[in-house]
Amino acid sequence: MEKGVEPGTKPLLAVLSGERRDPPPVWLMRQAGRYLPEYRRVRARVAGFLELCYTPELAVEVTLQPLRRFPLDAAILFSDILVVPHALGMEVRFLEGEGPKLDPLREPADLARLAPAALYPRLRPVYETVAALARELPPKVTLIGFSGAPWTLACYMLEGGGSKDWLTARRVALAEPEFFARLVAILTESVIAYLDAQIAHGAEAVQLFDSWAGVLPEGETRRWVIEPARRIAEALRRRHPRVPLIAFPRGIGPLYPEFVEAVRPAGIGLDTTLPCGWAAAELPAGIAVQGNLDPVTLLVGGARLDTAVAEILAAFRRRPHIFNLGHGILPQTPIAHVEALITHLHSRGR
Ligand code: 1CP
Repeated sequence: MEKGVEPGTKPLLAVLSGERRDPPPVWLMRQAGRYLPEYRRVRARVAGFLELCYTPELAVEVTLQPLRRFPLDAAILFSDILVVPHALGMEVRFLEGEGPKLDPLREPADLARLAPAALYPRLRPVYETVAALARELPPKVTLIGFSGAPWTLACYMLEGGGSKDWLTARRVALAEPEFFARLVAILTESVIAYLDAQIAHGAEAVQLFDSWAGVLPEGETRRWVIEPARRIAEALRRRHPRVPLIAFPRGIGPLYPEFVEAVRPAGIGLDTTLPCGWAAAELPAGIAVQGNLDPVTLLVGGARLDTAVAEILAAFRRRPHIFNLGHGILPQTPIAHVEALITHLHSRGR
Protein backbone atom coordinates (compact mmCIF):
# COMPACT_ATOMS: atom_id res chain seq x y z
CA MET A 1 0.00 0.00 0.00
CA GLU A 2 3.00 2.26 0.39
CA LYS A 3 2.82 5.10 -2.09
CA GLY A 4 5.90 6.26 -3.96
CA VAL A 5 7.20 9.77 -3.41
CA GLU A 6 5.60 12.08 -5.93
CA PRO A 7 7.85 15.12 -5.80
CA GLY A 8 6.30 16.58 -8.92
CA THR A 9 2.85 16.89 -7.43
CA LYS A 10 3.27 17.32 -3.67
CA PRO A 11 5.28 20.38 -2.63
CA LEU A 12 6.05 19.06 0.85
CA LEU A 13 7.48 15.78 -0.47
CA ALA A 14 9.45 17.69 -3.12
CA VAL A 15 11.13 19.76 -0.41
CA LEU A 16 11.80 16.68 1.72
CA SER A 17 13.54 15.14 -1.31
CA GLY A 18 15.87 18.15 -1.40
CA GLU A 19 14.13 20.59 -3.81
CA ARG A 20 13.55 24.26 -3.02
CA ARG A 21 10.08 25.71 -3.50
CA ASP A 22 9.02 29.34 -3.48
CA PRO A 23 6.81 29.97 -1.60
CA PRO A 24 7.73 27.12 0.73
CA PRO A 25 5.15 24.47 1.62
CA VAL A 26 3.49 25.15 4.97
CA TRP A 27 1.80 23.24 7.77
CA LEU A 28 1.50 24.04 11.47
CA MET A 29 2.33 21.77 14.37
CA ARG A 30 -0.90 20.94 16.27
CA GLN A 31 -2.87 22.50 13.40
CA ALA A 32 -6.00 20.57 14.41
CA GLY A 33 -7.39 21.19 17.85
CA ARG A 34 -8.55 23.62 20.43
CA TYR A 35 -8.20 26.95 18.58
CA LEU A 36 -10.88 25.77 16.10
CA PRO A 37 -14.57 25.97 17.15
CA GLU A 38 -15.41 23.05 14.84
CA TYR A 39 -12.86 20.94 16.77
CA ARG A 40 -14.45 21.84 20.09
CA ARG A 41 -17.84 20.75 18.72
CA VAL A 42 -16.51 17.31 17.74
CA ARG A 43 -14.60 17.04 21.04
CA ALA A 44 -17.86 17.67 22.96
CA ARG A 45 -19.44 14.63 21.30
CA VAL A 46 -17.07 12.16 23.00
CA ALA A 47 -16.52 11.52 26.69
CA GLY A 48 -12.74 11.32 26.60
CA PHE A 49 -9.96 12.62 24.40
CA LEU A 50 -8.61 9.09 23.75
CA GLU A 51 -12.01 8.09 22.39
CA LEU A 52 -11.56 10.83 19.79
CA CYS A 53 -8.14 9.39 18.85
CA TYR A 54 -9.57 5.83 18.61
CA THR A 55 -12.71 6.64 16.58
CA PRO A 56 -11.52 6.75 12.95
CA GLU A 57 -14.55 8.63 11.64
CA LEU A 58 -14.04 11.47 14.16
CA ALA A 59 -10.24 11.47 13.94
CA VAL A 60 -10.48 11.79 10.14
CA GLU A 61 -12.95 14.66 10.49
CA VAL A 62 -10.73 16.54 12.95
CA THR A 63 -7.61 15.96 10.82
CA LEU A 64 -9.36 17.51 7.82
CA GLN A 65 -10.86 20.52 9.64
CA PRO A 66 -7.84 22.86 9.33
CA LEU A 67 -7.49 21.96 5.63
CA ARG A 68 -11.01 23.19 4.93
CA ARG A 69 -10.08 26.59 6.33
CA PHE A 70 -6.50 27.05 5.16
CA PRO A 71 -4.59 25.94 2.03
CA LEU A 72 -2.07 23.85 3.98
CA ASP A 73 0.39 21.48 2.30
CA ALA A 74 0.05 18.70 4.87
CA ALA A 75 -2.49 16.95 7.03
CA ILE A 76 -1.10 15.52 10.25
CA LEU A 77 -2.86 12.48 11.60
CA PHE A 78 -5.07 13.43 14.55
CA SER A 79 -3.92 11.38 17.51
CA ASP A 80 -1.58 11.95 20.45
CA ILE A 81 1.92 10.83 21.38
CA LEU A 82 0.48 9.18 24.53
CA VAL A 83 -1.45 6.51 22.60
CA VAL A 84 1.81 4.50 22.58
CA PRO A 85 2.12 4.22 26.39
CA HIS A 86 -1.64 3.58 26.48
CA ALA A 87 -1.42 0.80 23.88
CA LEU A 88 1.51 -0.71 25.80
CA GLY A 89 -0.88 -1.13 28.73
CA MET A 90 -0.49 2.01 30.84
CA GLU A 91 -3.45 3.86 32.21
CA VAL A 92 -3.67 7.25 30.45
CA ARG A 93 -6.36 9.83 31.17
CA PHE A 94 -6.80 13.35 29.86
CA LEU A 95 -8.39 15.58 32.48
CA GLU A 96 -10.08 18.80 31.41
CA GLY A 97 -7.66 21.70 31.88
CA GLU A 98 -5.06 19.52 33.61
CA GLY A 99 -3.41 17.66 30.78
CA PRO A 100 -2.56 13.96 30.72
CA LYS A 101 -2.34 11.73 33.81
CA LEU A 102 -0.61 8.33 33.75
CA ASP A 103 -0.10 5.65 36.34
CA PRO A 104 3.71 6.06 36.44
CA LEU A 105 6.38 3.37 36.19
CA ARG A 106 8.36 3.45 39.46
CA GLU A 107 10.81 0.57 39.34
CA PRO A 108 12.27 -1.99 36.93
CA ALA A 109 9.60 -4.57 37.87
CA ASP A 110 6.96 -2.16 36.50
CA LEU A 111 8.31 -2.77 33.00
CA ALA A 112 6.45 -6.10 33.16
CA ARG A 113 3.25 -4.02 32.93
CA LEU A 114 4.20 -3.09 29.37
CA ALA A 115 2.99 -5.47 26.66
CA PRO A 116 4.58 -4.71 23.27
CA ALA A 117 2.53 -7.53 21.68
CA ALA A 118 -0.64 -5.51 22.39
CA LEU A 119 0.61 -2.51 20.43
CA TYR A 120 -0.62 -3.47 16.98
CA PRO A 121 -4.16 -4.59 17.88
CA ARG A 122 -4.72 -1.67 20.25
CA LEU A 123 -3.53 0.90 17.72
CA ARG A 124 -5.52 -0.58 14.85
CA PRO A 125 -8.08 2.30 14.94
CA VAL A 126 -5.22 4.78 14.40
CA TYR A 127 -4.09 2.80 11.35
CA GLU A 128 -7.67 2.79 10.05
CA THR A 129 -7.69 6.58 10.40
CA VAL A 130 -4.45 6.80 8.39
CA ALA A 131 -5.86 4.55 5.66
CA ALA A 132 -9.09 6.58 5.42
CA LEU A 133 -7.12 9.84 5.24
CA ALA A 134 -4.86 8.43 2.52
CA ARG A 135 -7.98 7.82 0.43
CA GLU A 136 -9.59 11.21 1.08
CA LEU A 137 -6.82 13.79 0.93
CA PRO A 138 -6.65 16.31 -1.93
CA PRO A 139 -3.86 15.42 -4.42
CA LYS A 140 -1.37 18.14 -3.38
CA VAL A 141 -1.63 17.50 0.33
CA THR A 142 0.90 15.23 2.07
CA LEU A 143 -0.26 12.90 4.85
CA ILE A 144 2.09 13.06 7.85
CA GLY A 145 2.06 10.34 10.50
CA PHE A 146 3.85 10.84 13.80
CA SER A 147 5.08 9.42 17.06
CA GLY A 148 6.58 10.73 20.24
CA ALA A 149 10.28 9.87 20.56
CA PRO A 150 11.45 7.45 23.28
CA TRP A 151 12.88 10.14 25.62
CA THR A 152 9.71 12.27 25.58
CA LEU A 153 7.46 9.21 26.02
CA ALA A 154 9.65 8.01 28.90
CA CYS A 155 9.28 11.45 30.51
CA TYR A 156 5.49 11.08 30.73
CA MET A 157 5.68 7.38 31.70
CA LEU A 158 8.01 8.01 34.65
CA GLU A 159 6.56 11.34 35.74
CA GLY A 160 2.92 10.31 35.45
CA GLY A 161 1.95 13.50 33.61
CA GLY A 162 3.31 16.79 32.37
CA SER A 163 6.12 18.52 34.25
CA LYS A 164 8.05 21.79 34.19
CA ASP A 165 11.45 20.17 34.71
CA TRP A 166 10.97 16.38 34.20
CA LEU A 167 12.99 15.77 37.34
CA THR A 168 11.85 12.15 37.83
CA ALA A 169 12.78 11.10 34.30
CA ARG A 170 16.13 12.93 34.46
CA ARG A 171 16.93 11.38 37.82
CA VAL A 172 16.09 7.84 36.67
CA ALA A 173 18.08 8.28 33.44
CA LEU A 174 21.13 9.27 35.46
CA ALA A 175 20.77 7.17 38.62
CA GLU A 176 19.25 3.99 37.20
CA PRO A 177 20.63 3.79 33.65
CA GLU A 178 19.93 0.04 33.31
CA PHE A 179 16.25 0.48 34.13
CA PHE A 180 16.07 3.53 31.90
CA ALA A 181 17.88 1.79 29.02
CA ARG A 182 15.40 -1.10 29.14
CA LEU A 183 12.49 1.35 29.00
CA VAL A 184 14.05 3.26 26.09
CA ALA A 185 14.75 -0.02 24.24
CA ILE A 186 11.08 -1.05 24.56
CA LEU A 187 9.98 2.39 23.38
CA THR A 188 12.42 2.46 20.47
CA GLU A 189 11.06 -0.85 19.14
CA SER A 190 7.47 0.32 19.76
CA VAL A 191 8.02 3.58 17.88
CA ILE A 192 9.58 1.72 14.92
CA ALA A 193 6.60 -0.68 14.80
CA TYR A 194 4.10 2.18 15.17
CA LEU A 195 5.60 4.36 12.43
CA ASP A 196 6.16 1.35 10.17
CA ALA A 197 2.45 0.49 10.43
CA GLN A 198 1.40 4.11 9.78
CA ILE A 199 3.51 4.10 6.61
CA ALA A 200 2.10 0.72 5.57
CA HIS A 201 -1.40 2.24 5.87
CA GLY A 202 -0.60 5.31 3.77
CA ALA A 203 1.40 7.91 5.74
CA GLU A 204 3.66 9.63 3.19
CA ALA A 205 6.05 11.19 5.73
CA VAL A 206 6.47 10.74 9.48
CA GLN A 207 7.51 13.15 12.22
CA LEU A 208 9.25 12.14 15.42
CA PHE A 209 8.40 14.58 18.25
CA ASP A 210 11.06 14.79 20.97
CA SER A 211 9.39 17.71 22.71
CA TRP A 212 11.46 17.52 25.91
CA ALA A 213 14.88 16.70 24.40
CA GLY A 214 16.12 20.11 25.55
CA VAL A 215 16.24 19.35 29.28
CA LEU A 216 19.16 16.91 29.10
CA PRO A 217 22.92 17.56 29.35
CA GLU A 218 25.18 16.72 26.41
CA GLY A 219 26.05 13.09 27.21
CA GLU A 220 22.47 12.13 28.06
CA THR A 221 21.24 13.86 24.88
CA ARG A 222 23.55 11.59 22.85
CA ARG A 223 22.40 8.46 24.63
CA TRP A 224 18.66 9.05 25.06
CA VAL A 225 17.80 11.41 22.18
CA ILE A 226 20.29 11.01 19.32
CA GLU A 227 20.95 7.25 19.55
CA PRO A 228 17.27 6.15 19.69
CA ALA A 229 16.42 8.55 16.83
CA ARG A 230 19.30 7.07 14.80
CA ARG A 231 17.98 3.54 15.34
CA ILE A 232 14.43 4.56 14.44
CA ALA A 233 15.59 6.39 11.29
CA GLU A 234 17.73 3.46 10.16
CA ALA A 235 15.01 0.88 10.72
CA LEU A 236 12.47 2.98 8.79
CA ARG A 237 14.95 3.68 5.98
CA ARG A 238 15.54 -0.05 5.57
CA ARG A 239 11.83 -0.80 5.41
CA HIS A 240 10.63 2.31 3.54
CA PRO A 241 13.58 3.93 1.77
CA ARG A 242 11.42 6.50 -0.03
CA VAL A 243 9.37 7.70 2.93
CA PRO A 244 10.92 10.78 4.56
CA LEU A 245 11.37 11.23 8.31
CA ILE A 246 11.18 14.68 9.92
CA ALA A 247 12.91 14.75 13.30
CA PHE A 248 12.03 17.37 15.91
CA PRO A 249 14.52 17.23 18.79
CA ARG A 250 13.17 20.35 20.45
CA GLY A 251 15.62 22.45 22.41
CA ILE A 252 18.91 20.64 21.74
CA GLY A 253 20.51 23.87 20.51
CA PRO A 254 24.16 23.45 19.48
CA LEU A 255 23.71 19.64 19.25
CA TYR A 256 21.42 20.04 16.21
CA PRO A 257 24.26 19.52 13.67
CA GLU A 258 25.48 16.39 15.48
CA PHE A 259 21.89 15.08 15.65
CA VAL A 260 21.45 15.57 11.90
CA GLU A 261 24.77 13.90 11.03
CA ALA A 262 23.98 10.86 13.17
CA VAL A 263 20.28 10.44 12.34
CA ARG A 264 20.29 11.68 8.70
CA PRO A 265 16.57 12.54 8.59
CA ALA A 266 15.11 14.00 5.37
CA GLY A 267 13.87 16.98 7.35
CA ILE A 268 14.78 18.61 10.64
CA GLY A 269 12.28 20.57 12.73
CA LEU A 270 13.81 23.71 14.23
CA ASP A 271 12.41 24.93 17.51
CA THR A 272 11.50 28.53 18.27
CA THR A 273 14.71 29.34 20.14
CA LEU A 274 17.10 28.32 17.34
CA PRO A 275 18.55 31.31 15.42
CA CYS A 276 17.64 30.85 11.72
CA GLY A 277 20.90 32.30 10.43
CA TRP A 278 22.90 29.89 12.57
CA ALA A 279 20.77 26.91 11.47
CA ALA A 280 21.04 27.90 7.80
CA ALA A 281 24.83 28.02 8.07
CA GLU A 282 25.50 25.05 10.35
CA LEU A 283 23.15 22.30 9.13
CA PRO A 284 24.23 20.06 6.21
CA ALA A 285 23.09 21.53 2.87
CA GLY A 286 20.95 18.64 1.54
CA ILE A 287 18.58 18.41 4.48
CA ALA A 288 15.21 20.20 4.52
CA VAL A 289 14.71 22.58 7.44
CA GLN A 290 11.26 23.03 8.97
CA GLY A 291 10.15 25.92 11.13
CA ASN A 292 10.40 27.96 13.12
CA LEU A 293 7.93 30.80 13.74
CA ASP A 294 7.32 31.51 17.43
CA PRO A 295 3.74 30.43 18.28
CA VAL A 296 3.45 33.59 20.44
CA THR A 297 4.25 35.73 17.38
CA LEU A 298 1.37 34.03 15.56
CA LEU A 299 -0.85 34.70 18.57
CA VAL A 300 0.10 38.42 18.58
CA GLY A 301 -0.16 38.84 14.80
CA GLY A 302 0.06 42.15 12.92
CA ALA A 303 3.33 43.78 11.88
CA ARG A 304 5.35 41.60 14.31
CA LEU A 305 4.09 38.52 12.51
CA ASP A 306 4.87 39.93 9.05
CA THR A 307 8.42 40.84 10.07
CA ALA A 308 9.11 37.46 11.67
CA VAL A 309 7.80 35.58 8.61
CA ALA A 310 9.95 37.73 6.29
CA GLU A 311 13.04 37.04 8.39
CA ILE A 312 12.51 33.28 8.34
CA LEU A 313 11.93 33.27 4.58
CA ALA A 314 15.08 35.31 4.01
CA ALA A 315 17.24 33.11 6.25
CA PHE A 316 16.24 29.89 4.48
CA ARG A 317 15.97 31.21 0.91
CA ARG A 318 18.87 29.06 -0.31
CA ARG A 319 17.72 25.82 1.37
CA PRO A 320 14.88 23.33 1.02
CA HIS A 321 12.48 24.83 3.60
CA ILE A 322 9.09 23.86 5.03
CA PHE A 323 7.40 26.75 6.78
CA ASN A 324 6.05 25.82 10.22
CA LEU A 325 5.92 26.98 13.80
CA GLY A 326 8.79 26.30 16.20
CA HIS A 327 6.34 24.49 18.54
CA GLY A 328 2.61 23.71 18.60
CA ILE A 329 0.00 26.37 17.88
CA LEU A 330 -1.44 27.93 21.04
CA PRO A 331 -5.14 27.30 21.78
CA GLN A 332 -5.79 31.08 22.09
CA THR A 333 -4.50 31.83 18.56
CA PRO A 334 -7.01 33.88 16.51
CA ILE A 335 -8.00 32.09 13.32
CA ALA A 336 -7.56 35.38 11.43
CA HIS A 337 -3.84 35.33 12.27
CA VAL A 338 -3.42 31.89 10.73
CA GLU A 339 -5.22 33.16 7.63
CA ALA A 340 -2.97 36.23 7.52
CA LEU A 341 0.14 34.07 7.85
CA ILE A 342 -0.77 31.83 4.94
CA THR A 343 -1.93 34.71 2.73
CA HIS A 344 1.35 36.49 3.46
CA LEU A 345 3.36 33.39 2.57
CA HIS A 346 1.50 32.77 -0.66
CA SER A 347 1.48 36.40 -1.82
CA ARG A 348 5.05 37.37 -1.02
CA GLY A 349 6.96 34.16 -1.28
CA ARG A 350 10.58 35.16 -1.01
O1 1CP B 1 -8.96 18.20 25.31
C1 1CP B 1 -8.37 18.11 24.23
O2 1CP B 1 -8.91 18.39 23.16
C2 1CP B 1 -6.96 17.59 24.29
C3 1CP B 1 -5.94 18.52 23.74
C4 1CP B 1 -4.97 17.74 22.87
C5 1CP B 1 -4.94 17.70 21.46
C6 1CP B 1 -5.81 18.47 20.50
C7 1CP B 1 -3.99 16.85 23.33
C8 1CP B 1 -3.69 16.49 24.74
N1 1CP B 1 -3.36 16.27 22.22
C9 1CP B 1 -3.90 16.77 21.07
C10 1CP B 1 -3.56 16.38 19.67
C11 1CP B 1 -2.15 16.20 19.30
N2 1CP B 1 -1.08 16.03 20.13
C12 1CP B 1 -1.67 16.10 17.97
C13 1CP B 1 -2.62 16.01 16.75
C14 1CP B 1 -2.38 16.81 15.57
C15 1CP B 1 -2.83 18.24 15.61
O3 1CP B 1 -3.32 18.73 16.63
O4 1CP B 1 -2.70 18.87 14.56
C16 1CP B 1 -0.28 15.96 18.03
C17 1CP B 1 0.70 15.89 16.87
C18 1CP B 1 0.08 15.91 19.39
C19 1CP B 1 1.44 15.70 19.88
C20 1CP B 1 1.76 15.85 21.32
N3 1CP B 1 1.00 15.54 22.42
C21 1CP B 1 3.04 16.26 21.78
C22 1CP B 1 4.22 16.57 20.90
C23 1CP B 1 4.15 17.93 20.29
C24 1CP B 1 4.31 19.07 21.22
O5 1CP B 1 3.42 19.91 21.25
O6 1CP B 1 5.36 19.15 21.92
C25 1CP B 1 3.00 16.25 23.18
C26 1CP B 1 4.12 16.64 24.14
C27 1CP B 1 1.70 15.79 23.59
C28 1CP B 1 1.25 15.54 24.97
C29 1CP B 1 -0.05 16.22 25.23
N4 1CP B 1 -1.26 15.77 24.75
C30 1CP B 1 -2.26 16.65 25.11
C31 1CP B 1 -1.66 17.69 25.88
C32 1CP B 1 -2.40 18.83 26.50
C33 1CP B 1 -0.28 17.43 25.92
C34 1CP B 1 0.80 18.30 26.55
C35 1CP B 1 0.89 18.09 28.01
C36 1CP B 1 2.12 18.77 28.60
O7 1CP B 1 2.21 20.00 28.53
O8 1CP B 1 2.98 18.06 29.11
